[in-house]
Amino acid sequence: MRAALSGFKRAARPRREPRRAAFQLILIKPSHYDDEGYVIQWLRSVVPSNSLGALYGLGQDCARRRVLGPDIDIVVSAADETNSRVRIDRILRQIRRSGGRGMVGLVGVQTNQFPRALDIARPLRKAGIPVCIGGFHVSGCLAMLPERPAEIEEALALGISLFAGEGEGGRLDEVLRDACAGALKPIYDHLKEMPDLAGAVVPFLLRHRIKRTIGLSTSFDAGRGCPFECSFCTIINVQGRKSRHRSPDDVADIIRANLAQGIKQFFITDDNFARNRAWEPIFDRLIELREREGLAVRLTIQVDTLCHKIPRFIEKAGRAGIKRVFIGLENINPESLAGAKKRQNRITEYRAMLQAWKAIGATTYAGYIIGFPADSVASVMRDIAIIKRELPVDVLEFFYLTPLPGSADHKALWSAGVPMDPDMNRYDLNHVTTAHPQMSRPAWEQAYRQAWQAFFSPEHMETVLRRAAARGGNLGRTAQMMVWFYGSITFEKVHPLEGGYFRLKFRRDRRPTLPRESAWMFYPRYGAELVVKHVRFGLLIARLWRLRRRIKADPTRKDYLDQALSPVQADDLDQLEIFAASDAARDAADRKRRAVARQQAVAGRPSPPVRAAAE
Ligand code: B12
Ligand code: SF4
Repeated sequence: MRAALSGFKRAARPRREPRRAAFQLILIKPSHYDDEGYVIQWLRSVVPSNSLGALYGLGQDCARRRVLGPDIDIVVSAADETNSRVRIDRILRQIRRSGGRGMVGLVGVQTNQFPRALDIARPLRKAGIPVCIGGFHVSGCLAMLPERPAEIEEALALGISLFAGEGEGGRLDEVLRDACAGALKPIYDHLKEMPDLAGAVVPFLLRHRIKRTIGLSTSFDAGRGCPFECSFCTIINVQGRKSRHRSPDDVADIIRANLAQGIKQFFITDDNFARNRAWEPIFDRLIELREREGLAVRLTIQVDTLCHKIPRFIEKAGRAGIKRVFIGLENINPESLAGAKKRQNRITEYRAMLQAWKAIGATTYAGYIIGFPADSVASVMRDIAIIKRELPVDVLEFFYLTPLPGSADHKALWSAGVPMDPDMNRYDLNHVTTAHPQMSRPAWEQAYRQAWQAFFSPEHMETVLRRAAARGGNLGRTAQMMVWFYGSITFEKVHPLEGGYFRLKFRRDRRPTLPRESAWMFYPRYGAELVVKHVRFGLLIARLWRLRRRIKADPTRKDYLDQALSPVQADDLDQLEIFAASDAARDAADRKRRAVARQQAVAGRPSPPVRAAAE
């Protein structure tokens, strides 16, 4: 089996007699272009792709079930372009060696990756190879827009087949049969029915693929769908608002299969694991694996800001091995949150939630969106200062508010004819793509850049490490996170979620709309960039490691206390700036006071005075 999965370099053909025909299913997760037009690619990327794992698992399942008949072997290979160069010549040779039987599946293609996906597909289509693109751009556009956008029409005109919806439930069978018969349909639309995930084929990648990511970790989705309705979100319009989940047995199987190949770290990609209806049985199974069987697995999850209100959730997360938590904080202005229909984010709960994660020693990352209508450069800088002082979050990562195709925001702008950037490559949440009501484009970009620099100032990095030391967190892990996030955005000029180690750039892989640079221009500059980046990373790592040693050696490190770590108290509502930064924040604080008063009245205790909203 391994030979069949070796990727592009060694085209694989099962060595059996008599030889059967082979159909090459070549799965590629495309990357996208940086501002200079080079593919964002690394020797080691950071986060493994679950979309690729999902399709690889499905492809293997089709191979096992011999969906192309008893005489045709399906040979599946998978590559993530963020850590592997796509060589069209090799793909063509691989398929030709199989007598021309094969298909290229461009997997999990997001909006920002769509132009790159088309550039990969063009020469393949020219050579007559069937190509099918799936992922959030196709699904989001088809789910939300009344008509097909230009780039989707362009794909269809190139003879590329588009797959909308999810691949589980035997849907890949039809695609492979059609491809093998040379009769791929232009569109496979499965958006109306969401497959049940219980017992569905699980995502899986082989170790030699996972080895190309830093830290040897893999990812899987334990569930899909989220009950909330944030207007900037695409997920609910593609995967629905109902929680569909894998069974605890399937999750345990995924973990065991990976442990068997030496992989112990996992990223559970559910957008909101706290709303996965099976979170508790899944945590219980993980606890069993860790506590009874002694399997040392470590996991990362994504949750919402009310997860600490779910009884036992954080306590069980700790026992289940959750070490890192992504939280969609998004903003500290309730007016912005309400405008984005993210009412479930209550700023009055942020401190309690973050402290609860600190108490189990987890490292927290929070996403923060810049560009809500009420934002200005000054208000963003004020809000970041408040967060640094009052919220014990380890890493804050920033995003531009972006009308992602598939979101209600995008649909509203599209319907109103509001101009949006026509270059899909820029929809990576790291670029401005539409106008802001208050800020000019340069002002918005300034707010974004300054937010990163303000949060990751040397003083604040020290504070974050001191907080981690005081609460028994892992200093090494926290420092690594800061190197990754700050280094990616500042030295590599890419968003950390697209980051990696040792940037690869290939002169010939430049975006076709830009000229190919001459070798004497390209190589010296690329070499110099690598040297400068390594020096800058080296200095940052050395600084943080010295700091870490100093803090670890400090006998008083456990006594460190600041406003963010101070226990949550009723008078926080009067004392903390987060509750006074805007009218909406003051209103939120007042609502909380009233709620506390009601609870205390029920419990027969005196209630705190309620401050007037206009105060
Ligand atoms: C995990 C994750 C990541 C991970 C890993 C990427 C990955 N795709 O695995 C990381 C952290 C790297 C990441 C980064 C980013 N992400 Co992301 N990510 C996700 C998340 C939470 C889960 C992805 C996943 O595993 N989904 C489950 C899989 C199985 O679903 P799927 O990809 O749609 O694939 C299914 C179908 O589409 C279909 N299918 C897909 N491909 C194909 C191909 C063929 C041939 C066929 C037949 C079928 C088929 O079958 C699959 C199985 O059912 C999604 C949200 C979500 N719920 O999906 C966001 C999401 C995909 N990410 C998003 C974004 C914007 C980004 C970033 C640009 C953000 C940033 N600034 O960093 C970067 C891009 C960098 C990159 N290189 O990917 C957006 C994309 C929206 C859009 N319109 O493009 C999403 C939807 C979240 C959102 N904010 O709305 N992401
Ligand atoms: S909580 Fe997250 S996944 Fe759920 S709707 Fe909002 S942005 Fe989407």
